[in-house]
Amino acid sequence: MTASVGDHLLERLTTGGVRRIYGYPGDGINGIMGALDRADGGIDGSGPLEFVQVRHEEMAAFMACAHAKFTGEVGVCLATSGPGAIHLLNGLYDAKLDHQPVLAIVGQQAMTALGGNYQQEVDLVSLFKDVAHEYVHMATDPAQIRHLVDRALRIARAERTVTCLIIPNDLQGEDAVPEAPRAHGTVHSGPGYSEPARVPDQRSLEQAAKILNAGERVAILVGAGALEATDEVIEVAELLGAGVAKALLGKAAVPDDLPFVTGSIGLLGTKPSYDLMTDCDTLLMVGSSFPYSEFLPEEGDARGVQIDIDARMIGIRYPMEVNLVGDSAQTLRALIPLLERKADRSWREQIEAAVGDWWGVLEARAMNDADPINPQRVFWELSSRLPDNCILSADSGSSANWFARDLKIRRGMKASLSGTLATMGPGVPYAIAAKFAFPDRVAIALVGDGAMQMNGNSELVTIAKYWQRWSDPHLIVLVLNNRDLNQVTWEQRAVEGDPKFDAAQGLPDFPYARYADLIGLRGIRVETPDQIGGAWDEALSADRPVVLEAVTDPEVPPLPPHITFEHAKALTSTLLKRDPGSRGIIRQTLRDKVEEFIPRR
Ligand SMILES: Cc1ncc(C[n+]2csc(CCOP(=O)(O)OP(=O)(O)O)c2C)c(N)n1
Ligand SMILES: [Mg+2]
Repeated sequence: MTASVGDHLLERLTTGGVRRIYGYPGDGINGIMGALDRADGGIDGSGPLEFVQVRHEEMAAFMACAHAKFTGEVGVCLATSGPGAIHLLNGLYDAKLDHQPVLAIVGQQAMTALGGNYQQEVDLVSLFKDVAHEYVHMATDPAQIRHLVDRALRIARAERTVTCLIIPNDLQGEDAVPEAPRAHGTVHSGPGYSEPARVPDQRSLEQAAKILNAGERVAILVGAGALEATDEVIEVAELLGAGVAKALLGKAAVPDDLPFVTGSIGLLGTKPSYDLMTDCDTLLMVGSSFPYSEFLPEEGDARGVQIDIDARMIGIRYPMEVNLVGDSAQTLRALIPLLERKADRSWREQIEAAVGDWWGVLEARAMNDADPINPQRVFWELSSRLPDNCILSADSGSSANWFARDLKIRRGMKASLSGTLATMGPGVPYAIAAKFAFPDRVAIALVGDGAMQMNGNSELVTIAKYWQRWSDPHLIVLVLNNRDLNQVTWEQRAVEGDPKFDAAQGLPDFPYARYADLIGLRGIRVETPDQIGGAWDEALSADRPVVLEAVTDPEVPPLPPHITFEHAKALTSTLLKRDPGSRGIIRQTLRDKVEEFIPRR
């Protein structure tokens, strides 16, 4: 049988290094699905490609994004024309905003029908023009497939972005043209991509070193761009006697068990990170576009050096004196010989003392009583039990606070969430993609009940379908059952001064653990604080994936590291407006705040 365009598309993807496609079928891609079957694209690992069936196309895009985040390879998702393509969008924006290489392949109505107001006919080139603006093309001739695939994969990698190919369904069944005749108007592309070396010029490095050597109180802020530069960041911090704060996506860039790592920064961050930025005289920013200026030094207070691989991301958050465009690890390696070890270690000692105290504050906060369970305690108990090399994902919600603050991440672990889009929903699909990419590692998703009801519960079905294929069965979904869209409830209280609007914020209860049991997973529900440690132990040694449902108190405030006068004023006026949670809020806020003032050493 002659190979079809669908067959050729898959063959070219395989040549480009793709091994897995997340997706959902439909008649817009039947020609590709048939080809997948012929290519033995089942999930038993015997074929060159495996197709993973999700519950919703948005989840396929989240999984492709997570694949890229956890492996560095291009993540690929596949959806049908019209509705399937539209469903992909939010997950693709998650990838685009966090600079991840993802290729979306979507079907389209037959070329013979386009322009005919045909069923499911959507102008897909326009639809994807923003999210995949670096490269979105619709194929109309079999000879295009080769260069479209080669370029879509290469541009996704090189630009660290989303690309999109639209393949009309009648084209998919046509005969493949893997090699067009050499003629005017034909393109003869090749596959493959290798990262170039990216190191700034020596003069810029020397200027940067001069500033860093002159500083007496150096702060380092790292983001996702520093994930592959752990040794280099640590060495620079040692030389400069600096503290290291982390943006959310850089959580795994440096381990939390180092005494000069101040942890997360920002609204979800720590007080030592806040103080580090406020008191420093020099800021070195590595691979981060952390957005909130109120958590960075005040303009003029600190001299700045930034390293980023993308010139578009340079100098956009703080006016830097030296901007180094380059790979983080390579640039830091080139910088290290130019740095002088700071003899005066008093700034470093101050940071280490603050970090030591802060872990004590977090532990005390976690141990405070709540009604019935303090969510901080759930994360605190997990922290010391995190298995080596585990892969963590967090959803957007209060869990992101506790993920950011309470988990002491160690070397070798991976951790991610929707950093820039901050969308609800990625927690469970990210963990699924982690298990497909690294079946021998433990994956743990930290998710709110709102996100579970939005999509996580459905995606548990995907876990139930596939988990027996993973060499290690451990995938744990922690659900914070607080019957509330808690993060937003708190934002409304603390930022707007509005009380909880129950009609919008309250969530119906749902038996998450029982549901897990029903579909063949294990469900564990904890209702009292003393059950938490044992529940984690049980989940981490179970013979199958687990949903660990913790009934947590929605009145535990995800306090920012410093309470500003505006926050305090807003919160006070909230309480005066008879918020249904007033009594609990006062109790918990005081408890957590008091912990900061108790001397601990
Ligand atoms: C798709 C989407 N819709 C709405 C929001 C706004 N939002 C951010 S966090 C949040 C609450 C999440 O609630 P839940 O999952 O229950 O977590 P909790 O904060 O209660 O722990 C909402 C509504 C968002 N970020 N993304
Ligand atoms: Mg909730």
